[in-house]
Amino acid sequence: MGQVSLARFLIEQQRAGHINADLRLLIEVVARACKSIAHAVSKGALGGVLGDAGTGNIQGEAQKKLDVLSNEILLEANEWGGHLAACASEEMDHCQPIPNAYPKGNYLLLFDPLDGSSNIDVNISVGTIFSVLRCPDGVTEPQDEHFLQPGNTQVAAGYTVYGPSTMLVLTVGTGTHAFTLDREQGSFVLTQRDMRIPEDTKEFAINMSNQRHWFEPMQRYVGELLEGKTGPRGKDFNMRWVASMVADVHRILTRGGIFIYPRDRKDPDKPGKLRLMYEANPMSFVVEQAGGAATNGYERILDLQPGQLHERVAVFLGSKNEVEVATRYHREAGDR
Ligand code: AFP
Repeated sequence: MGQVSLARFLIEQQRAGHINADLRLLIEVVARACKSIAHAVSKGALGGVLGDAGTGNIQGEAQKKLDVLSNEILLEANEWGGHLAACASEEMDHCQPIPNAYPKGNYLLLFDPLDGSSNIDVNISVGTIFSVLRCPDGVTEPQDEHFLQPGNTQVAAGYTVYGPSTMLVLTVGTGTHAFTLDREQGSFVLTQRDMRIPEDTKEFAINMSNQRHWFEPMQRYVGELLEGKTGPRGKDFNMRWVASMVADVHRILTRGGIFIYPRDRKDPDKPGKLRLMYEANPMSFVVEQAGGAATNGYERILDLQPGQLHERVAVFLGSKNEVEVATRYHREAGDR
């Protein structure tokens, strides 16, 4: 069999009854938008796109020019296709309905248009994360509340990592599959079907500078990793932290590992840094479909009922047995 493009892969998924034509076209539109973002990212300083936009988002974070540009690219690409009822983004306070000039579809799209944006100006990998939900029956004018569905209802999710090569990693609930952008052809080509995360690992990813703020179960868990071969875990662990979730998760999908962003005492009102709906949920779907696990330290992330569009959540994801150990320590400690 020759090369399998994303378009062909999606047609095959449709023929097998896993997705319908609307969802197929929606994913193709997202992929097309990611190609445009890849193009903008790769121009770097020559494209005049580096640096701050001079604005802030709902989370109070400074927006980069590429955050704003990527958000616009995704919105524009998706508004006219007829597959969506509304979009929501890290960069917008509330969801955005599809303009009346265009037909409306049955899906809701959430995205973090450019994750890891503090890495843009230093030429380190960044990415786009997306999640697709069904618009609830009978809802013609979706509001924020209609997006508040647990991650286990996602019909598709994935990310694109803009690294040395641009890769799209996708799940529609039939495994996790990786596509590499062929820049000459302008198409995503299937380069790994059914990614599998090794169940055991010797690599962890965490921002260690927050250690003094962690709660007891985190101190215990990472403390034991650091003790290495002579400690209770009986093996040496290595650490990696890109500070772009997309890049860290991509490494874990490729060779295993555990990624952790816990809740801590620094800002106890915030349950972690990462956002549930457009970071943790899509990444958890992708990771579980590759045989990994994802929890908030206590419960499966995909079973959490969201209360707000921009809700934050603690994240433990990656190699199954490692996520189980970290989750067990939290459950044993009992406090939250
Ligand atoms: P930015 O998009 O603000 O750079 O944040 C990236 C991120 O949400 C996620 O991609 C990283 O894993 C995490 O934050 C990095 O957090 P630290 O700044 O604590 O290293």
